[in-house]
Amino acid sequence: MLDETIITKAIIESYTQDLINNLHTDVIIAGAGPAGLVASKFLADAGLKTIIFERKLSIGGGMLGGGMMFNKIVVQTEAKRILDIYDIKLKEIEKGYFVADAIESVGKLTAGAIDAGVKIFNLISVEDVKIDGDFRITGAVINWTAVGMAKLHVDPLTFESRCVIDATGHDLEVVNVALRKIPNSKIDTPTGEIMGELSMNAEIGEKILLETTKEVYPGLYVAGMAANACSGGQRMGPIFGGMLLSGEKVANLIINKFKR
Ligand code: 48F
Repeated sequence: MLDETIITKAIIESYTQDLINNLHTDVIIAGAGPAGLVASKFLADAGLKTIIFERKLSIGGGMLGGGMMFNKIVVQTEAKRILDIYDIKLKEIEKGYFVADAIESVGKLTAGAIDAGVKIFNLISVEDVKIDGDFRITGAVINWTAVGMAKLHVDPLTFESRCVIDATGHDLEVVNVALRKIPNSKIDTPTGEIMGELSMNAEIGEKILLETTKEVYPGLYVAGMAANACSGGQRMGPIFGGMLLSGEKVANLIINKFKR
């Protein structure tokens, strides 16, 4: 005889415990696209407590849809070694161009993060940042995505971390809100402002992404498409090597900084 209230209690208790256990972490990542997922695994592998807040029900961001809903992704030689870590099957269709199944890729990147100890909270949006007295970013302010969608007047909750990664893709949501709300703030871009992404050029966009992936404001890093949207880099479409390498790079920047 199954008792529905025991099922309910199991879910409420277990989820609440997860929230409480993660009130203080090393790294909060906004966005569970490919860049956020890869960053999270490398950070957790290095022993840093890492959580991801993902706005949507689904994990994987723009990777799930491949290119124009053909659910395949392409990676170049430089990034193949990252997909190999996750045992994602690849087929070389032309020299230096590897194609993978988008759903297998998202599934294995997600499993890799979770197995490394990352906690992923879906259906939650980062809507603001927490700042200290010197305006350094020290956490994320979150709310149910559904609250935002319904435009309900409900206050958010706050989670604390040593730094935050904006991996929200084209929308660059966390940097946008931080700059809007922190007085006289400048970020580490050529203009000191958000420069916006440029139109498609896969070759340049992928290369420049490794330069635009960085700490743009004290305590706030950008990775993936958000990094190019921040510093005026080109978009690159359904080639995903840069996203994976950007995730690895931002993780290494944080690991090295925290080691010091
Ligand atoms: O867009 P997304 O996949 O970003 P990415 O990891 O990868 C970019 C590629 O998918 C593609 C591309 C490839 O060449 O250009 O666009 O940089 O994943 C971003 C995730 O962040 C979530 C969003 O739902 C998506 O899953 N997201 C966006 N805003 C928020 C958020 C927010 N405020 N809070 C939490 N999650």
